[in-house]
Amino acid sequence: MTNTPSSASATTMSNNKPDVPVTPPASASAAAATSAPAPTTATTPPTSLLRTQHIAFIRNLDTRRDELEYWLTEHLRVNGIYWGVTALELLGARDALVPKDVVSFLMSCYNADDGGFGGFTGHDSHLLYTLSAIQVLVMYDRVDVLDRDKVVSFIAARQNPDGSFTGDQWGEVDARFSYCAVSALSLLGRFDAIDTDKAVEFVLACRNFDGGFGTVPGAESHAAMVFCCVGMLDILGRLDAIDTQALGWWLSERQLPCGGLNGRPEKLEDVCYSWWVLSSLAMLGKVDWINKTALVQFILSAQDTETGGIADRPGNLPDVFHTLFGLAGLSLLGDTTLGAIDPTYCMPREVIDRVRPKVAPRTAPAPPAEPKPAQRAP
Ligand code: GRG
Repeated sequence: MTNTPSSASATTMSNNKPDVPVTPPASASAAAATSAPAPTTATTPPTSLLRTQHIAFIRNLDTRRDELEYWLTEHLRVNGIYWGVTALELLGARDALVPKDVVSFLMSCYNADDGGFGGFTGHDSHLLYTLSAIQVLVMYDRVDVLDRDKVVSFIAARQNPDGSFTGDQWGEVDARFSYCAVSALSLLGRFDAIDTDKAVEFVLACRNFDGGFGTVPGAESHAAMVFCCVGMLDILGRLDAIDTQALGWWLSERQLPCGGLNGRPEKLEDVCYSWWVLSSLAMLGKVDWINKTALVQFILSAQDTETGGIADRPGNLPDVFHTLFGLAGLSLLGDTTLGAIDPTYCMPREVIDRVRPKVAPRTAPAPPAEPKPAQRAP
């Protein structure tokens, strides 16, 4: 189940389907032979959730070892497991995989020398994979397999004096890594291992005049970074530090006429922003600030009726990354046939409810929902 998009590490995902000739029905062929107008080949986009197909799509991912993409995405395998396992939890289909085997593979990616997880067996440790591994172990209630102190020491060692985090020993700083560290420590109940005030200080330095957040101070606002920064502040009970009006506006302006959301101005819609934007709005109590019906239709139309799975946009090839974030978006939009998702942790709400009493609670409750003002702020 571990096939992943090669570009999910934050690069543009170009996965257009090749132009496959569509065989017209016999009657249409006959018509063409007599120089009649060409038959219409457009297919009707799906308008309901293809639950069974999505379960099969995720279950089959690990059987695609003869495909180049399977091996090109090897370095993201642990992330892929998190995306697939979480999607299956939302679909109520945990049994589609064998948890014992998943845990065994995850532990083969654990590096006992430093306490972190790599993206695949034998790969260097990184916060991105360490968080994903912890998330899956928490979902399966198997944190007992961890040497907690060792894992915590790997995460804590990533913090810099300015409060930022490096993903690994090589030093790249990114607000994503602040989220990974804080979320992971929250799930392990070990905030004491880092300087949380400095961590907040760094993330707030990534905030821009438009209310959004970038990867580092001065970087352009991007919806995925907004999720990371708002999520991290939410976990640490510091949502009060956010200008919720400005950020709410910036987030709601991500919706395009097609109903889908983009990640920043002048960019294309992408199903994954149904998560990065919507979860941020949910944490701010402003999900009503977008057109929910239009977004539901957009996500549903990006489902693949042949293979199952969800693509970045209608007509493109599906992958497990967009499948999770499409399903998670639908869950936030109120699809009660899916499990409820926690917008801060991107894990099933019942799991967070189970573990949160054991971790430092979020001190600031999410602000109450408020209607979007009728007029654009000056
Ligand atoms: C627990 C859900 C969860 C996440 C952990 C790793 C992480 C924290 C967040 C990753 C956020 C991220 C960088 C997502 C990638 C989003 C994406 C598709 C970016 C593509 O950016 P561009 O600039 O494409 O290539 P645009 O859409 O701007 O054209």
